[in-house]
Amino acid sequence: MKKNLFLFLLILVGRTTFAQQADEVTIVPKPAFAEKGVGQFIISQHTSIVAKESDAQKVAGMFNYFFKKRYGFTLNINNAAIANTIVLNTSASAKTSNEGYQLKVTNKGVNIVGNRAGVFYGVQSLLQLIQQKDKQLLVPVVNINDEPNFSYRGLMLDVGRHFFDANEIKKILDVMASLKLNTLHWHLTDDQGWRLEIKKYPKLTTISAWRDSTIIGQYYDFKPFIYDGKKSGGFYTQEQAREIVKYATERNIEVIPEIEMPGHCTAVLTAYPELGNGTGPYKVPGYWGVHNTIYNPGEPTFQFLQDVLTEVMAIFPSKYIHIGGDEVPKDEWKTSALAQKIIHENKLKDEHELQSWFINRIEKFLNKNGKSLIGWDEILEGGLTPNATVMSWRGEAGGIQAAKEGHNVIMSPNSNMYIDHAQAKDAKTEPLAIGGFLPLDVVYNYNPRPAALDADQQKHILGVQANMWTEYISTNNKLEYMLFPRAIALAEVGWTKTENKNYEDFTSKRLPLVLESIEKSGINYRIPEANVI
Ligand code: TNX
Repeated sequence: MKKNLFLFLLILVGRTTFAQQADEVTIVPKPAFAEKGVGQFIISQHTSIVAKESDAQKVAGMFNYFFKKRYGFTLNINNAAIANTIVLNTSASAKTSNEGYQLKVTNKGVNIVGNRAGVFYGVQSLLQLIQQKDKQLLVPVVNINDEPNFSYRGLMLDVGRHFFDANEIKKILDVMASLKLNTLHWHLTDDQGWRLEIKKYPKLTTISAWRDSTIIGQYYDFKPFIYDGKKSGGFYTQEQAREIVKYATERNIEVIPEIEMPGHCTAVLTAYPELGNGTGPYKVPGYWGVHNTIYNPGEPTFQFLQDVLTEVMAIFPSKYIHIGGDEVPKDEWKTSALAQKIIHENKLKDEHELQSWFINRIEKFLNKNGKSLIGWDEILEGGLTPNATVMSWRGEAGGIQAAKEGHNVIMSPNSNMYIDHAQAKDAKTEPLAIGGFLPLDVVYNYNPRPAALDADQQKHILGVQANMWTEYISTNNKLEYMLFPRAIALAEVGWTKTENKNYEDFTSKRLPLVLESIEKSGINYRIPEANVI
């Protein structure tokens, strides 16, 4: 009873103090609840981190990683409370949702409570609050109670069209973590390149990972088989991929690998033409667009894909495996005796149903191994497999249909989430992009819960993802230019409650701080137009 009264008084005192300050808390993505108080906490070399549980200690290590990058020194980690401390507490996690956290800063110290993921995000908020004044590091007195709007907050990176090395991936993972994005969808295979070492099929990395061209042309400007002889490509060894997964996991980021099928496989067929429909010889193409090559639906193809997926599953602990499924022209199956025989034997109606049959077999294999299948929305055609999660990219229609059928959905419509599109209306004023115009406000104002769904159906919307296709992105500098600031807007689309989102507020009060911070980390970005900031 006494304790309750004490708590009540404490809250009352807290409220009056906090209410005095109109000043806003500037954290991106904007927290669910945040209020600023009076005064500040000073971080110095004498400040230490208190972390008792092993989870808390791991997060403390991450605090030091990010803190050192910025300020050049680390704080001691203790397990006993003394004065002048930052307390990370993962023991009272029942109080918060999985990724939620409470962050309290007084002039005596900092206290962050939550699960491991939540405390990690509390730490990210704390890092954003630090202001350097003269030689002092100041944290304003605040009271924050935060949690995400969506559990899936993703970024897709296409390393098939152009290869980006492990260091660049890590650099992006650091920024993603600071923005509370929690999923990297790693598009590892495409017509123009295979990027993951598979021990059983060495030609995937000796042949499929390379093309004899560095062609950069206009979109759908098919200049077939113009090769300039310059080798371009690359791949990740399994060891490097594991290292990326570990790095991401420490930052609360799940890595979902994508292995494309039954289309987007020309690079594979170049090395293993027997998996095609007899339309070879193939060459790893140096031009873009939808290619006609698809896998044949025979047993050796399934053996190959299952062998590949077995190695993939051993590297990636994610419960999801993305199998692509997009843009599968059916021409080759129409004229293939094998495909027609399978259609006939299985009483399938057409090639669309054959695709569904194909994906169904893969889904069964994945499910048997404890994994769930994600596919692009084309996997709806010919009938969705029972447990699939749909990634809706051709607008929202596929996602809406899938949610109505009771499937989980990730919203990634090209109307709002294709950050490979140009950032200015006059594309000529921008570096070459794939076509389309996607300004910052269109990303920011996206609401992943379509009004066409009722409340129950909306529960199937796991979240949102922006896609970075890299046909026209061949350097780290350009990749970062295309990513930022739009990936910063994505962070608020995924995390911030819809009623708390406000574009004008975002661009004027919060965005400049993030841009300043990524600039300090040596990351490129597009400077928003003057009327935006
Ligand atoms: C469509 S989106 C594709 C990609 C291209 C992209 C270019 C999707 C599932 N497939 O293969 O890179 O358009 O914006």
